[in-house]
Amino acid sequence: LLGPIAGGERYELTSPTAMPMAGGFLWNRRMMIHATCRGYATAQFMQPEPAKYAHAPNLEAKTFMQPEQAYYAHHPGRFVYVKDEETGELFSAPYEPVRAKLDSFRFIAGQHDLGWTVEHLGLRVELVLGLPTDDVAELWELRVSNLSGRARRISVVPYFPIGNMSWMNQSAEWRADLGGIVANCVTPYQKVADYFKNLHLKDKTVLLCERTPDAWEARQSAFEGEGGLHNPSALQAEQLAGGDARYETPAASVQYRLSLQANEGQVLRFLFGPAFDDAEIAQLRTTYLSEAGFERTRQAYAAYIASGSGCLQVQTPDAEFDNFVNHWLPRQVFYHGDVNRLSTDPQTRNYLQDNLGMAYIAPQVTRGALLHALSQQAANGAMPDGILLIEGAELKYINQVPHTDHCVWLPVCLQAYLDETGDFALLDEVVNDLTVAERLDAAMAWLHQDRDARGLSFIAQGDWCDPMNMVGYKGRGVSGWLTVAAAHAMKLWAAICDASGRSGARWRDAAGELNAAANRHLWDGDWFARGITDDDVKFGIAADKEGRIYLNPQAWAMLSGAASEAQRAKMIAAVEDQLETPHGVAMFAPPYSRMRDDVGRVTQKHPGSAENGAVYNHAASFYIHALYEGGDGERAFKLLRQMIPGPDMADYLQRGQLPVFIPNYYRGAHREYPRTAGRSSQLFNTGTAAWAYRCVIEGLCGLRGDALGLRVQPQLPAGWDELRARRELRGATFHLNVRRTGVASVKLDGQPLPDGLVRGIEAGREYRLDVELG
Ligand code: CEZ
Repeated sequence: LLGPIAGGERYELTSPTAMPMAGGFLWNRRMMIHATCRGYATAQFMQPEPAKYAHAPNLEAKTFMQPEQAYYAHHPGRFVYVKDEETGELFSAPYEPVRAKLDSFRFIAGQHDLGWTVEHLGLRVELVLGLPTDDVAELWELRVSNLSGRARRISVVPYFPIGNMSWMNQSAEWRADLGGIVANCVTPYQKVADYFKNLHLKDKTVLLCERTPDAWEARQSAFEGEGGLHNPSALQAEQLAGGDARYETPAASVQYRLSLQANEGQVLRFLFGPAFDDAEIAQLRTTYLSEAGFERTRQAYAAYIASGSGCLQVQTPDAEFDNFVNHWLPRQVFYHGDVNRLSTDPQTRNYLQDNLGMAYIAPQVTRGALLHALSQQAANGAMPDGILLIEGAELKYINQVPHTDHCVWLPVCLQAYLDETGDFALLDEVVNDLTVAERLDAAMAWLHQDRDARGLSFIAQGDWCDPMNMVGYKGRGVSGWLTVAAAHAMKLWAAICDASGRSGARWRDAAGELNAAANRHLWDGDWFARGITDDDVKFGIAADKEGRIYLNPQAWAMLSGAASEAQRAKMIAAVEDQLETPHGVAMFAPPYSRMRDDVGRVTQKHPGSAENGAVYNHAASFYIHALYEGGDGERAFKLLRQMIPGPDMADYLQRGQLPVFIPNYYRGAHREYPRTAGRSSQLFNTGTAAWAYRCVIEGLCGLRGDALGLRVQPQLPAGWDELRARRELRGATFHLNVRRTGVASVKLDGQPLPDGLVRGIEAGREYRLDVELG
């Protein structure tokens, strides 16, 4: 049904129905496309705000990328109908819209392409989607082969719905001069000022055909007719009617009437995407739409993806884990770091964590991002809710809601960057008249003062948890998580100060104050409370029936040092007992079943979905990081492994996702709603990727940079007797070989290394590390 091919570089799914939501995604700096195994697709491009070129057939709301999107017959997709001209039989590839029972089906998620191979009626249809590195265009290669051993007459009809482009003006027609169907619209607006803003928008959508088709249809309703998408009326005629759309919903369908000899195959190429004008369309055609153009683009795109392949290769007893870590996890980290989730105003915490991940891929990008984020710091040291990436960008959606945690992520990101690079010179860089170090001081001072009389951190309308918007909207509520997270941030900054010849004492003392306040007001006997509301009600405590124990305050109290060894043991036991599920560790439990208007809209989400008690992987990754930091590698690995779907079939089917990314959540509520527990959100935007990668590199493999060099301290799960890894750091390559022998030792190039610290790393050198575990 499902498994790795090409050494795990690709994953193959051989049923269109077993995991109907499963899919893959491709991106470049200007666009992203997410396609399901059945052929539905959601694509966005930046101009510079995210926009679409294939729409739903009705008016669509604009939103950020959402989890668990539903698909339906008229959902945007990329489909190819195949009709046997002798019998009239019909099927479609990949699977939608006809849903014919196919003889065979393969969906192949590759790192730089998505492919489908389906066989039916003695024919094979192969579809491959690739992207350019720097243009908005989908490159589709379609190969049709005759497997039947006799001559065949068939029609091949790509059908790319374009949907409702605009309520003001939309149309489409075949353009012989350009060699494709061109749809036009006017992006709807009402304010005069928007007329001028919209002048540069790409209001055309094109399907360009390398080879001129025999017929076409550009009006969706004429194509579908009374037959419906399962059996479109237009395909009952010998030829598509050559129609156009005049303020009618456009669709791009083109027909090739092919005669195939036995064993003959034919290749057709198409380009689908938005365009500004005819000149650009002609240019796209010349650049891409040929065998050579496709090949050149394929190589360039593969090189682009390879540039994000990260700093680690592992070989462990768990081959599927290796596939994920070696091929897919760095790809997801790179996606986040390279395109910032296709947003012009990423949330500050997302921007900083996505760039934390980039420290392991291309650290100079992290450096630039830290400087850029700091350039938007307020005079009082606070960080804005979102970081504007381009001139004219605006804070939108959630970034108009005041959150209080953004300063926390500065030292968190900075530390990972410094560990990776040792580039302490960054601290002396000047950003708008202040050095980076002075700006970090200011950010910590802001966190230090934004507290109530008890010494707890205000939450305003949210902290890390976006929808926790009503704990503190009256101005008094506090966040237990943020209190210990701020303490952790201050401790990280203190350590950086110490390592760079500044004194961190002030921030260690401040962190101590916050930790003490958390202990005084939030320790609930076996774990830390999540916070205290505007009306002075403590929540996330044993007395709560719902939302009784939250993961984040425990994870960060472990990191900040608020938790003693005894407390830590109690918290871990409580988490194991109440939050661990077969699909990972839940963000809190039990989920809320009704609105708590002193907590906020998180309680209104469906129980077990998203922040309402899902296995929210971002929160889980903090906990795993804290476990590794505390030396609990056994538990950490168990939870880390649970973030990746599989490898057993029942688990794949329950999650419904290929192991090619970590989703932002798996459904929780496994006690309340076991049927849906574990189901993937399918949303690949998540800060989890960076943390999971970090946990593998620094925790599991124990290969962590620091001011002096590389610290070596692998933490293998008990079931493993060995691990091999290849790690790049500061231009050097480390070959790690870990074996469980019973006697602990670390050797560097054969020589004992008693403190496990490789000093003075030389760029260009290869090092051998032999670690034996006790
Ligand atoms: O967004 C994420 C944020 O991008 O939710 C995390 C938060 O830490 C990240 O910065 C936890 O709240 O507003 C909502 O209700 C959404 O659920 C968002 O919170 C969520 C989206 O799933 C991301 O696309």
